[in-house]
Amino acid sequence: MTVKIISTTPFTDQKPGTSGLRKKVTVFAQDHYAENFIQSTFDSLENFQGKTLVLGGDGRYLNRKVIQSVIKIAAANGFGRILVGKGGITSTPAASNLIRQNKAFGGIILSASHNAGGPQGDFGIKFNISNGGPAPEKLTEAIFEHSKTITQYKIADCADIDIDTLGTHQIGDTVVEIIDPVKDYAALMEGLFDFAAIRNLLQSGFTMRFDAMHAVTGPYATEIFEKRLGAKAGSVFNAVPLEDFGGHHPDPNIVYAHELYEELMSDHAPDFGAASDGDGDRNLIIGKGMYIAPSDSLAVLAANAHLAPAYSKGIAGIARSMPTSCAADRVAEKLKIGMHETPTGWKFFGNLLDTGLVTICGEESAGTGSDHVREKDGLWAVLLWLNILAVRKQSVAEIMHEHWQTYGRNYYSRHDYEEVASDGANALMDALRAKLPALKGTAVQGMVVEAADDFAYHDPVDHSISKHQGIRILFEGGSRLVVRLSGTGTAGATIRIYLERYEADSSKHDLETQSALTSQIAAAAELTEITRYTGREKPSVIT
Ligand code: VG1
Ligand code: CO
Repeated sequence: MTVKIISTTPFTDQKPGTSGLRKKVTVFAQDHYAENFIQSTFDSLENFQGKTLVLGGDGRYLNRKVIQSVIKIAAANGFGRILVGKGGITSTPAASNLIRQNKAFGGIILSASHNAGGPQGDFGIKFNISNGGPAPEKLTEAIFEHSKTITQYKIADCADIDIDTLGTHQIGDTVVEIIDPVKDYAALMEGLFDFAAIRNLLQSGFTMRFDAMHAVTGPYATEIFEKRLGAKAGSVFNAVPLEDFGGHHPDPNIVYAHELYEELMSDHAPDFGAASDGDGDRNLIIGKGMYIAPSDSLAVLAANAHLAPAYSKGIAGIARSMPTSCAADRVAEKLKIGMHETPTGWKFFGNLLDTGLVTICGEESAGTGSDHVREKDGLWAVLLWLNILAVRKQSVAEIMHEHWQTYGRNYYSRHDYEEVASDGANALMDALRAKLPALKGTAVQGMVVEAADDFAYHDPVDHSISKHQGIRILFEGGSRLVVRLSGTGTAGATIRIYLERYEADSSKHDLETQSALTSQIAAAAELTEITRYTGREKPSVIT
């Protein structure tokens, strides 16, 4: 192999956020931008010579171009084998599985996940370690440090690899294998769930719709739901991955998966609806006439996981990100298992899963997963729901109502203020932080503050400490407010306000969510003074 050494100069903004490096396509399209980051990643790693790298992406604009760069840079840096999903397509959970199954050194996933795509959209690169999970903070910080001083990168001088045909190629000593990205993942799912029971359910007249949002799960969902489980043809829609996601935002929430939501609320609604995001790690669950908040979904899945073969012996513990509602905590308490509260981002679950402290994890942003991989997994959550529905023979709404009756309901909503000026957002956070010490014991909108802090996480396994992970204000009776800045946005700052109210009284379990949260919304406005700091009267997205 001929290796070219290319001289380059550093970019100052290659700091990975909540999940990898995410920037506008126009930023990534600059000469050497992606190459610098890929080389900085390899420069931060040791002892990978001769080992395996898994490589895939969500199919968005730039995916095919950057796949070629990664292949050539990885070969030049000495990886022994590179496994590439056909067409450059591999969902994030499937990539995590491939890393684990092949005992790979790690993997690179090209995705900006739920962010919009296309020439004017976003692109992203993330590195996963040998357990299949996202690089921990220590590694992402090292990558950022290298990116600030990089002077050159190594790249194989060879023709582009044909990534659209299954087969094996050789670049010097490096073997490049183009593999079927769906096969092993589908087999993994078949091993976890009772496919026969789900097949019976689907044959009994139960109907479902899955919106792949023109993102990566199309081929996976078609294979699993339609081919293996016998869902009616067309149950999976928007099934072809497109570089711009058909002009839509591949974020599975009731705002961006509106078509699915409308269908499930209509009088011709199927029994079950679901969607996933750009890279297939998120899930949205909607029953006939009933939207399931992701935090509630986590709680239901944890409470019922034992109904699926893989979890029949019970679960070891649950972890949720701090802003995620406390609904799952009540399940952990009842099951007498451990409950862990981590910062936002799946990377914080890795140690807990690796050491067997927890089996199921989740985030309010529509991410749920288990110890079967080290990423959140959209289709896994959909299949676990289907497995539970097949065993309990009840509707989604019945299951949800019974759950609230047993545990009480945690009303929950997230208000996002997107693309506000960074200065204003930082000033808001600073001012709120300064108020915290005096808040305890005071009343805000009639609610008494029980505790208020700037969340810091002490990892019980590697003892690392992550500070400033979001401000939380806890009220007596179980209401909470959380305020943090997004780490995945690519323009200005995004302020996320998370609102929660606990309601034990089952006669009050059918309120409309925003009305149920009136006091919490008013308290957030009062404490954050968001209009003053951002000039915004209302959130850009409410989920
Ligand atoms: C958001 C979500 C977070 C999730 C992250 C990556 O991060 O809030 O829960 O882990 O996206 O998800 P932030 O920092 O913008 O709040 V994915 O599916 O976009 O990789
Ligand atoms: Co995602």
